Amino acid sequence: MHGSSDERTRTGMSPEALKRAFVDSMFYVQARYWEVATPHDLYMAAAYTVRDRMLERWIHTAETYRKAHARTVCYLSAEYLLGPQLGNNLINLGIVDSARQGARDLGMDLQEILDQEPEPGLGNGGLGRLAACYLDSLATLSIPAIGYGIRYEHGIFDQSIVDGWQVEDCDLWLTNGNPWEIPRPLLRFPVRFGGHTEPYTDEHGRFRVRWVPELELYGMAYDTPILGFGVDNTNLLRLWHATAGRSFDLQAFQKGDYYGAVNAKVAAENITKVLYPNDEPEAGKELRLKQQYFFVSCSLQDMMRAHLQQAPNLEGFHERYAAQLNDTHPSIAVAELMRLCLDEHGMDWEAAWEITRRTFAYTNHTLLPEALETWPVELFGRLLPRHLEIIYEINARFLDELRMRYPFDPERVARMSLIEEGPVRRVRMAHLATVGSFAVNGVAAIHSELVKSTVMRDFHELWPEKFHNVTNGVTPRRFVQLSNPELCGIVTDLAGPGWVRDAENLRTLEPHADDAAFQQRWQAMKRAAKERLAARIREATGAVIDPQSLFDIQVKRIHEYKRQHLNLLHIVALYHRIKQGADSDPTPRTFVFGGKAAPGYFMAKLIIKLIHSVAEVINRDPEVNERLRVVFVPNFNVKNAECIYPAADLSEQISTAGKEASGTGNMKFSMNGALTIGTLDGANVEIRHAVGHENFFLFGLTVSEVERTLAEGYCPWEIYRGNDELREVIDLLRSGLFSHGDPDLFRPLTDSLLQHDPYLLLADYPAYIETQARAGDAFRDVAGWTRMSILNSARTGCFSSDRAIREYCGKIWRVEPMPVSLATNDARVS
Ligand code: 6GP
Repeated sequence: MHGSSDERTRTGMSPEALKRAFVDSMFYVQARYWEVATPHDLYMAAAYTVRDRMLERWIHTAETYRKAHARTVCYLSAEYLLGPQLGNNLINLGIVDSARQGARDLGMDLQEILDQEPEPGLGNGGLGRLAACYLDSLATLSIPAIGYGIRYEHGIFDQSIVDGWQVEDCDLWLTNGNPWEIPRPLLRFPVRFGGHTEPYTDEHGRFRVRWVPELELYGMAYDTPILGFGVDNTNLLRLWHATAGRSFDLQAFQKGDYYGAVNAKVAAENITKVLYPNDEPEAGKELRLKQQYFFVSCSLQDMMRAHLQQAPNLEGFHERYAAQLNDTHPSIAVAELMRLCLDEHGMDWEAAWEITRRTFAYTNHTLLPEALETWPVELFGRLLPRHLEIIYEINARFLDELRMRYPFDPERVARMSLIEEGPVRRVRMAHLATVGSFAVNGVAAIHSELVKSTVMRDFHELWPEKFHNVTNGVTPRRFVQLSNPELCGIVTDLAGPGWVRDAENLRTLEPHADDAAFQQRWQAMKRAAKERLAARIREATGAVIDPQSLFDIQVKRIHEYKRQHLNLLHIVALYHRIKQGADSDPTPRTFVFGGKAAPGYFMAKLIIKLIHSVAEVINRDPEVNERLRVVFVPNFNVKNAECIYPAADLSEQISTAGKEASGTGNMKFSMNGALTIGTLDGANVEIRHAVGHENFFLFGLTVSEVERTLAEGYCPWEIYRGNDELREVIDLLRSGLFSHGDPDLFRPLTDSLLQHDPYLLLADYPAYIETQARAGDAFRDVAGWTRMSILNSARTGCFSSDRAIREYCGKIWRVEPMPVSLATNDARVS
């Protein structure tokens, strides 16, 4: 007699089945019983319960892809900013309600369990979070894909604030165990460093090169299943952990040098110890280059292993895989794949090169000159002597081609070389990535145009067909359904639950934008989100904020080009007006900031201090604090972000035009019904186009105006002298009012603004102030604002990462969906 599917399998989805599994996990996995179970035990048991259901799908997916020899996307990224897993996995499995019910039956609160999860913060910001959104979309779209990266023992630091200054604390996400990962002790690959190379002749009499490394360690795989939404496809995120070789430094042991041998082990394991917390490259940091090579080498060896299980040789490698380089961090892959083909698989140069350049595609995520990765040749050659030789050979062949093509243009040839000549010769990683790839893309329309006209101009002239745009996207599962249940409810009532897979269905909101009853529901949704944020802020900082005020929010990494200090100039101007009795913006506002500064970036840390200092003065002043409040949410991370985006009325996207490659926070805000105040930079341009110009607060110089202003000899001092209010604002910062009488504290910031102002804050100041005033006025027209808010959500479905991944699949990867269904597998589980 067959029972229901729930009774047949141990991975049923009803509240009853979940409860049974939960109790089992508590007992058999966590080894705990009720009376002594801590909240963390409850979380672990819940996570294992969910994981079992994912593993079933995962194994079935792997089987399906393997049998079909499916063309597979390999996403190579040094960062994945995943955020907490449990809530998202419940959503993607479609069991939120069952889980809530089951928890309630057992006398627990699901939210309290979710709150227990530490955050895997294996990324710095935009680039890492984008990779996480893309994993979600790849699985949801049933695309065979593997994410490859590094299992950092310590992710991005925890930020706390002491006396207004950022203090960094070590992230300890693994301390209490990670229930989502499966360690694979047997899946390990050797990775070598240092030593020298030597020529030899192989058995066919061919000239060959052998690498004699100095050091060998191993990369061990840790696998995390990535479940698609509403499908059974469950993809793989494989992160590499460094361990010492099997018999680590046996020689030292035999010589009795026990501590020497242990040191070697410690050094090996250091490679995956910590994520570099900078969004700029670590000039010359040897460990960083080791990290990059380490994870790329493991990943390529793993890809080859899987390929050779099913194919006689590597000929069809590029047919089997499309490997995406997430910025230049993994671009050493070009040289490593060549090395593996040449040295380990005995191929000749032409065949190896053909496979290599047809395997990789490269995404550029920034144009900031200081962020373009280069490595000193000396360091490179010391760590990776064989790879340097290979890069020289790639370069020699490439430069020959260029000389034929541009016989009278040696300067162009020098500009394009993979090696930068100068007092310190350097390897240009972006050039290596471009030469070794079949496609190069930027991450927003304007950014992709700038890639072609600036940093990659010569390459674009040589290979125009190689260059593409794929505008970034964000997953509506995490950033709407999980973060904003009220909004999710509204859209689901109108469009049915399918909109989460097809965010274009947010459009069904549009005809209701003027409907009074609908507007009320919308306002209640915003209100609930604002109250949640207010409660969280009170808990984290003690600050009390008014959910009725305009929530004006800027959360992102702290950087001068993102111009948090332009936002501050506006706040100080408003403060000054109130104190002068000349208040022209009676809209009460709460300014919310959040974001981490790179630990070595002094100006960014000073901006955090200034935010706190301005907040202290304003929030304490009864004449002002009914109208203005300023708060800083410490430790901006995915968890906090989920609470912040839905609560925003106004989203600050105010970077200097041409500097922000895309932005993705801008999309998350807008989808959640915030209006944007922003420049024509990154994806703001496309957001404004999508939502309609009348529903976006645009200000500031355009890219060409920025260029012209700087070329014409920009003089910020003149703007300061010519604008009374601006002068008063900057003078206040220099007066000591915000620094307990110390006029020098913020001097580096004000001096930079008055002397150079490389990010043109003063040039954009008047337009920003004027546009902010319009936003403040608009907010008091409740119906008008609500309409604009609804239209923002309705029209931003195109910024779903599903759209972005479809574009990658079509334009770049040429890969097809391969749906997986557990139902076809029923026989196996019954
Ligand atoms: C960021 C860009 O600054 C941001 O504009 C973009 O939205 C994001 O990438 C995703 O494309 N870049 C980085 O985080 C980075 O490290 C090397 O670039």
